[in-house]
Amino acid sequence: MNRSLLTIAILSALASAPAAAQTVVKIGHVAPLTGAIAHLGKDNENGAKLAIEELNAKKIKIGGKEVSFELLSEDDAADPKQGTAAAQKLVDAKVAGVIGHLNSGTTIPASRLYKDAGIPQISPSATNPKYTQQGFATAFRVVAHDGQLGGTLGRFAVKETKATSIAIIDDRTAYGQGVADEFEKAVKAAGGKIVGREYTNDKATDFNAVLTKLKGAKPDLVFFGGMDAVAGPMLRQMKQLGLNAKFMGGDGICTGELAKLAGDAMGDGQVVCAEAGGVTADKAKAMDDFKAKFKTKFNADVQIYAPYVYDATMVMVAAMQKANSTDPKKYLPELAKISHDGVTGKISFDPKGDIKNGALTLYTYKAGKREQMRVVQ
Ligand code: ABU
Repeated sequence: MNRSLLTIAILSALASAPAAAQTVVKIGHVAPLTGAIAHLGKDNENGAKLAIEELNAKKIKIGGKEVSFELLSEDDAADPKQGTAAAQKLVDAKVAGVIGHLNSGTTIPASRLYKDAGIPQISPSATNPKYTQQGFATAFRVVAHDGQLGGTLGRFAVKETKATSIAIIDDRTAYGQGVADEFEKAVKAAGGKIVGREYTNDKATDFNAVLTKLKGAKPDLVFFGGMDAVAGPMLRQMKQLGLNAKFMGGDGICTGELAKLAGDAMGDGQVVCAEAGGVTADKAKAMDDFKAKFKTKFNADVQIYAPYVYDATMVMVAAMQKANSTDPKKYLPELAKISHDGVTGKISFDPKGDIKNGALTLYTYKAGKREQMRVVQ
């Protein structure tokens, strides 16, 4: 090869060098992308995709090198066993961090695998308190927990809805049973009366036996601990049975999809639910802008937790930037002491990994649309 050909060869090799110099950082995401609540899993996944796309557009440098983030998205089908299998897959792929899982029932068992591997995990939606009570330094969440959700809803049922006979149903998942237990405690503490407690499961479609039993106790309010895919058909069957009661639930039912799932069985103002987060008036524009951007990109409305997933991803990367490292061992201490202004509000964590000053938003539904009642701090 003569000298000029050699020069050309070297120059063209150098031209392709930037790609090799870029560090690829894998971030895992886990949610149910199949099954009855796949619409919520997709909502979460899209929140992560949006964050990763925006981060990559910024061409962030960490440790002196441009970083490209790659999202490894796994489906756990809301099943605890599939949840740990998905977690093991991400551990084996050496992800730098995990956003997820969506459900408490998958997040809690998976969190031990991430802890053992030293991989930071931020759940954007799992609300069972046990997740952050295990003493795992790697476990964080950016939403309020079931103690806050069930407690607020229980007090609201007694003091504001003025319900005098309250029935409870839960789906026996870590989330559904947990939030229903907290609701029951709060109702009793507020002087309310529980007239029945029944259970179903997260795949059930027929609630006739349970509802018929509860109807005999004449409840004026039914609380359901579970997800929207079960709550919708339950509302339909309540109407068919003539069980005319207010209906309450936690964040699992508090989605845009609930109105469609319940069809014409949902009366205006009949349902009250709480999202495990919320923005004050000064942050409302940032949230509205996020929702508009999300709609343009995915041609879908935010169901519930996409903005929290987006913020969780941003928080994780902000910690990497502060540590100037994507090594979990190095950025984990920065994550623990982060203070980040997100679209869902200020995010910083208490010593357990729970969000500090977590807010809740109470919603009802009118004319098939979710309508905000108020933010509770
Ligand atoms: N927080 C409601 C949905 C997720 C869960 O905690 O199971």
